Amino acid sequence: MDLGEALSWQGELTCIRHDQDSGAWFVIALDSTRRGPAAGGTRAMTYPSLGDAVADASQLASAMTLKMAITDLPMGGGKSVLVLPRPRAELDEATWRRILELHAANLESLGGSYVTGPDVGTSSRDMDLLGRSTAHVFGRSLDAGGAGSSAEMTAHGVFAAIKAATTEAGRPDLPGQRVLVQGLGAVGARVADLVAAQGAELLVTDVDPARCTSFQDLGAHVVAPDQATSTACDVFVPCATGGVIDITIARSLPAAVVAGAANNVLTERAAAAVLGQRGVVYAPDFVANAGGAVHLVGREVLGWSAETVQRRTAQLGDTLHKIFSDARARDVTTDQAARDLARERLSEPPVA
Ligand code: NAD
Ligand code: PPY
Repeated sequence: MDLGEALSWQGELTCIRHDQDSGAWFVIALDSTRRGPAAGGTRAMTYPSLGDAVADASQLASAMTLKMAITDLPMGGGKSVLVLPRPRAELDEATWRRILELHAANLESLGGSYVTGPDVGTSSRDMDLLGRSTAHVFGRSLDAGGAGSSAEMTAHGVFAAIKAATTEAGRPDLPGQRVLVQGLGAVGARVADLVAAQGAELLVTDVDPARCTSFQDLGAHVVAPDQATSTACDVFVPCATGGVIDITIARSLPAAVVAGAANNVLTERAAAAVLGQRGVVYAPDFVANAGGAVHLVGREVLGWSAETVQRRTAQLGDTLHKIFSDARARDVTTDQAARDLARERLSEPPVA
């Protein structure tokens, strides 16, 4: 994608900076500060072009605005992308620290209108490093005074979404259902544990085969990564990257339910319509994966107890029931119903 196309986005602000020494680019996209400071994680990875990175940051920032609104959290939506000169595993520690220090300086220059957190390619440890130079960071480790990883609550939210969506699909009981988890990272591995504990038949896939081994030992069926969207299952749980379901895949996906953690899992909104026409129940990603935001903002801004965070995360299931029922009543996609509910809340003051 060229940069001009990426910048046609309607968010509030895009900041771009380059560091000649490391070769890294820094992109921060603030979609909305209407409900509070923009919040959303820092993604660190390589990209085909700067335009692709800006487009990714912008679309992810917009999803954060919807996520915060639908969960009634007093924050707006933003996202940062660190465009690495080469994969993170190939960067020496000094270069990585330099990149984080420059990112912290960028966060400081925004004066708190954007607060970051962990995302793909960054961890609580990286948030601790950022936290030495700026206060505008969620998800530092518990030792450093933060709320720690958001992955566990994200997984619990995805599990609540799976339960809500399977109920909507008329197959509420997980025992015996084939659940395919794509991506066994921090969130996906936990979701796999949760569904297996319910007696579901577990199918797993990851581009890193080592991540499948422990699940295979427990009886899970391993699927090749390029077969993930063509393998028959009852529930497809995308927990790897975004952009997994395009129109063509939506026409053929052999599943009854899609509910997972991956942000922006549909390449285009029309894919939601195709899934809906085929009777596949789609739990909108920004609702299904909101447990992590509830954890970070709940613990660090609102002073919620762990029990309150768990209760609010489980309530994502209730929010989805409301969305499914509204989608049926108005004959719109579940994605549209979720966006409309979020937009309604965007026009109201936050009441977290
Ligand atoms: P992670 O990096 O820990 O795990 C991602 C896993 O996916 C890795 O094991 C990786 O090898 C695998 N993977 C990558 N590409 C793949 C492919 N094409 N096929 C199969 N496996 C592939 O990330 P995570 O924290 O578990 O997050 C997973 C997804 O959920 C991401 O899209 C992230 O944006 C989203 N998400 C995470 C959180 C959170 O709290 N961590 C919150 C909201 C959304
Ligand atoms: C996400 O939910 O996609 C995130 O980026 C996690 C997050 C949530 C709230 C603040 C910072 C990061």
